[in-house]
Amino acid sequence: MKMDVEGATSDENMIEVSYNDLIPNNVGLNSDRALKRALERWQPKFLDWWRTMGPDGFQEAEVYLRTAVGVGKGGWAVFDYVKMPEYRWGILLAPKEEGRTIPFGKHKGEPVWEEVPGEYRALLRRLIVVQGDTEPASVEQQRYLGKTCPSLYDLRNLFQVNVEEGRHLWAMVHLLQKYFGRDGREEADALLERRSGDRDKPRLLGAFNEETPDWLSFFMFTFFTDRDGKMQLESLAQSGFDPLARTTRFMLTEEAFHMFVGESGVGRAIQRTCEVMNEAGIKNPYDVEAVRKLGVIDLPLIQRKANFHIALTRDLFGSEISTNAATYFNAGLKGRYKETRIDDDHQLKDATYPVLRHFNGEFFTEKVPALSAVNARLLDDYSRECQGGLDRWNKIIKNFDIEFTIKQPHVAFNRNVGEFANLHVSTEGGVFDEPTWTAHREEWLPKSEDLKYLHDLMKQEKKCDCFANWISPPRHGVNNMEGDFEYVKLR
Ligand code: BYC
Ligand code: FE
Ligand code: FE
Repeated sequence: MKMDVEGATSDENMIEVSYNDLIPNNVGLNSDRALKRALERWQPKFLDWWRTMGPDGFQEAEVYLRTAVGVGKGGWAVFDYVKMPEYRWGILLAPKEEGRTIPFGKHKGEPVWEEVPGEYRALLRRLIVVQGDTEPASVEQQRYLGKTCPSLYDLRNLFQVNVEEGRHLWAMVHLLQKYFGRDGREEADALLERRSGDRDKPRLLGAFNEETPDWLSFFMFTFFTDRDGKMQLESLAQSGFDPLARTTRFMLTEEAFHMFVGESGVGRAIQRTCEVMNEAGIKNPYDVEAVRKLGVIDLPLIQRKANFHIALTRDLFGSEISTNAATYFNAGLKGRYKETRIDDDHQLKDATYPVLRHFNGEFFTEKVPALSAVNARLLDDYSRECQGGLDRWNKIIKNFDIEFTIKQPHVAFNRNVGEFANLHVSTEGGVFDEPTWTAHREEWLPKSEDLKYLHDLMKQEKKCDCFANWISPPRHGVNNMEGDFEYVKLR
């Protein structure tokens, strides 16, 4: 692949990534022989995993992919055709901030750590392993989607997301192998051995063992669940362990694209549904039968899918009130969203934070020690971020004069982790007994006929510039390519 980018070196923030090495990197891998050897031993295992668990049936296809060649603010990247197993997965850290100090917790103001502090070794390893585990999990979950892609444009975006999640795995494996010695190497291997949805060796977090059976799920996943990725990475980007902060800061530049895929994907499905409804003169969004006859996705189904993915993703924040989170914060390992922009002592000595709680059928807000509410706060930040996207989706619907609003369900709806795990709560926040809740389940969550409808709707569209009937074309091509550009050359 041609890697010269004209003018690239003129960017002051540009930090060259060496692509002459077997493993592209900007961490001076050549001067760390032990690490280089460990990574070169892991690489074939990764490729083995990619070939068996990565995109099924497309390993030989030539895909128009973006590869980062610099980590500066300009976001230098090249676009070219690549066979996915030949993608240059690299180790890329954001530039070092000279003189950076630990921004929060009991070590606040001390210089950041370049090595793992002994007392926090186990905690840090746990955080890195959990983060690392989600990356290959998502690739596994999305493995069969290529067969039903709504266009080559979307197929290419799926694969771009997949290779980047693969790179995120590399990012965590680099930390494990460089800083955690032998157990780090063992954890790196274990990351390739667990499997999404496997009964005996599942992935670590709930949402990453679910299926992603259709493209609406994929778009919802990249909107809602990749956004958890963003929030968690933002918290880790504050870390006093500087290598973790730098690696997650670079990962965040890639995460933005994943969420774009989700927001625009759902938005394009909504757009198409509304267009078709208007053309057919259907005003009532609940006239599901009529809408489905036209081969598009009815808005109530989009709402039910969103409900499912939001609830599942909220669980990824852990318990709202959590001693783990307090420990991570106190230790300076995992901060809050936009920590350095928050105006307080960054130690949460006497601070409180309002958390929604539940007792005897009633919800109430309680001020709890802020230190124990770090997860609750991050979840609140997440909900606000989600709402921005929902508002933009609702604007599309409004433009078509259709009366329908996509809403976030009540925070206690369908939860399996935290404050509300054992409750049966409706999307509106009504608390029910189990039989009543179950009797209404199909109003709130996708039912089997919904899933069957989506399954039947999803047919591979592989002609250039053609899109499945249920989704609108994007406003712009990738890298400003024309509509008829061949994003994936299938063999
Ligand atoms: N499923 O105090 P608690 C992404 C466990 S997504 C299963 O409640 P804590 C991506 C928890 O591990 C971002 N188990 O919560 C997106 C703990 O177990 P241990 C991934 C769960 O620890 C799309 C116990 O329950 N990154 O990048 O404060 C595509 C009690 O924990 C779950 C991270 O998550 C669950 N949902 O918070 C690709 C960042 N929730 O340790 C990629 C790193 C909790 O007692 N991870 N548990 O055995 C963390 O910061 C924390 O581990 C969590 C949990 C936020 C996940
Ligand atoms: Fe990721
Ligand atoms: Fe992602």
